[in-house]
Amino acid sequence: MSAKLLCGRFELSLERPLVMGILNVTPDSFSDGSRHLETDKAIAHGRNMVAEGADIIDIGAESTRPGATPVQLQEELERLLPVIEGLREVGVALSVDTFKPQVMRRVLDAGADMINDIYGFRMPGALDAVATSHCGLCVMHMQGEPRTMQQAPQYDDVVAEVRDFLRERVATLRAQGVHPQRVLLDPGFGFGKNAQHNYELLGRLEDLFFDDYPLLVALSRKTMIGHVTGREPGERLGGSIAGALAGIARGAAMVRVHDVAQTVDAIKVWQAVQHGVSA
Ligand code: 7PM
Repeated sequence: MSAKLLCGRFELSLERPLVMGILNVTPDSFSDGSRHLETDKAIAHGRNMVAEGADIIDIGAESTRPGATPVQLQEELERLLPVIEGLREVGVALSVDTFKPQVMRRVLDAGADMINDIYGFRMPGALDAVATSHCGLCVMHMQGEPRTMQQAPQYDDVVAEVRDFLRERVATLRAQGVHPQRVLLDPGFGFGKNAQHNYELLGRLEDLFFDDYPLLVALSRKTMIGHVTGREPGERLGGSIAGALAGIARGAAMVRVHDVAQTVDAIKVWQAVQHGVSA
């Protein structure tokens, strides 16, 4: 039996590493405040990532940046819904990065194929919002909450603690009737973790696996990359690709990245080394 991820309208084969493209619909610093223009730019960016080889697009409207001000429910929906509508027929799965149960329900009604929840479906009502749909579920580990999580992250054994947390979340989801093949697990790099924690998790990724659940590695442009390269977020492509391949080498099923084209190329070369090429 070949591994697959059940993801709304899609059954994603996990035979090769998949690429999730990050689509932020948070207003950027160049934005003139026009919702329509922002929507069009986001849709164009999403289409471009599909052309570059993305297997799934992760749409996010709430900044989980440490210290960020929370986005109101209505605002989050007004940003997300037109983008989902605009990308619905691009041919790849659409994930939505949210932890709010009301947002989950509305985006699933609008056609989202996966919910990506940094709280791992711990918010009251989150399990109910997703259990009876057919969406994929990305379950992430986070210690603490975004506002304060980076102040003093602490673990005795970060790998064991993240794995135990994910195990507990999977058991809870299964008890709600969620099919195991709907679940994708994520150690949550940078979410209540310092650089040492992050690199121990990545280096020992094999030890995070249990019961054949697939793992997502999401470290694109993150502080952990800047920590060793000394570079600003916009200059972290090389480091991000090295991190993504390190994850894939240790069995990651999917990587979540900003730079889809370059990551797809890197994975193609990786795959050629692993499996050879045709003449
Ligand atoms: C500012 C700080 C903006 C941090 C965006 C971020 C993850 C995620 C994010 C992750 C999963 C980023 C984060 N990170 N979802 N959403 N896993 N599943 O760097 O690590 O993209 S937001």
